[in-house]
Parts: sequence; C-alpha cells; structure tokens
Amino acid sequence: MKLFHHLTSLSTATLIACCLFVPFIFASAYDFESGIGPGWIPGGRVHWHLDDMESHGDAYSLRSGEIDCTGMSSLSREVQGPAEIRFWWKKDPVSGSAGRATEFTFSVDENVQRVCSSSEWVKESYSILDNGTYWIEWDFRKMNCYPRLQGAGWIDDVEISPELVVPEVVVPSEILPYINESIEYLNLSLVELSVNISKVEGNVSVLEGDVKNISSMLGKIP
Ligand SMILES: [Ca+2]
Repeated sequence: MKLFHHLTSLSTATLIACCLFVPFIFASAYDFESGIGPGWIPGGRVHWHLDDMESHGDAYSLRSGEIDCTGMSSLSREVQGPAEIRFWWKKDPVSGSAGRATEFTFSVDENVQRVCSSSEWVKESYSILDNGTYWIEWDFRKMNCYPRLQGAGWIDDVEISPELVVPEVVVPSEILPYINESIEYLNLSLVELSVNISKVEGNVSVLEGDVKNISSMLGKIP
C-alpha cells in the first residue's frame, strides 16, 4: 500500500508530464449487450442496429437495416492481422420465392469468404494469416422488392483475437514497471483494466476516452 499512496500523492501535472500511450494486444469480444461500440462502420442506406428480439445468448444482437425494397445493409470493421475472427450469425430469409433473392455474406477486403444460409444461429470463423490491415464486412442484400421491409441478417458474439487496441488511457512511465499484463478485456466502450501495482491489486473499469491518465484510475482501486 505504501507504493499506492506514493503514486496517488503525485500531482496530476507530474503524472501527465511523464505519461506514455501504451498499446495493448488482446482478444476482443463483442456481444452488443451495451451498445454497438466504436470501430463498427455502417454502410448502405439503412444501417445495422441493436435488436432485442434476437440474440445468441444474452439479450441483444446486431441486425441489418430494414430494406424497404431492394438494396444492401453492411457493417464493417478494420482488423490488423494476423488474427482469428469468430462470430455467430443467422439469416431470416423472406418467405416464398422472394426468400431466394436475399444474400448474407462475410467478406474480407470485399472478397466474399463465407455465406450464411441458416435461419438458426451458427458459428463461423476466419483466419487472417499475415500482418496486413484488412476490412471485414457483413453484407445483407435483398434483390427482390416483395415482401417489402422483410428479410434480415444478424450477428452476435464476435471475437477478434488478438486485436491491437490503443485505448484512450495514458499510463505514467513511472508506473509501467509495476503494471502486470494490464488490459485484459475490451467490451464495446468499456475498457476493463487489471492493474497489479506491486502489492496493490485491483480491477478498474473506465469508459474509453473518459480517462486521460492513470491517476484517476488509481483512485478507484479498492
Ligand atoms: Ca448478444
């Protein structure tokens, strides 16, 4: 506790002056229970949104936008390879012959890699083997106008492992030697830090972008 008190006794100005941004590599899991979160880029006239009527597990999933007649609703995210991408998805084809005129795909840099044809939740995975930067994308397309506003695709429990994340958290260089493994988990906009500072241990939850230096986090360590 001595070290803890020593660190918290430092003035904020001192802490900021010696701060470093520290990127962390860890697995990201997106279950969409607290919102869509940063990094997801919508495309098409109607956007993907949270849906509390369908979910793999908890309460929420992401659903493609309601397409009135024909068109596409897409959702994409930048991924730094190498990475393993796992996700659950399902498709609700519109009824009758029009049901064949929909397509739900997963693409990497606009190349279709997986096609969903299941109306039940199924798991998919895709590996990026090199260290390049790629855009992964889920597209739901409707090619037949009728029935209007029907047909959709859902995704849930997306995991990207490992994922390079640079959170909006600044860690003082004096504290770096005492931080053990640091960030373990990122869920949407909530960054959960596991901080082990010498004999002081504790879990700190902060809103991404809300904390600019570790001094305010230290105040939350029990
Ligand atoms: Ca969910």
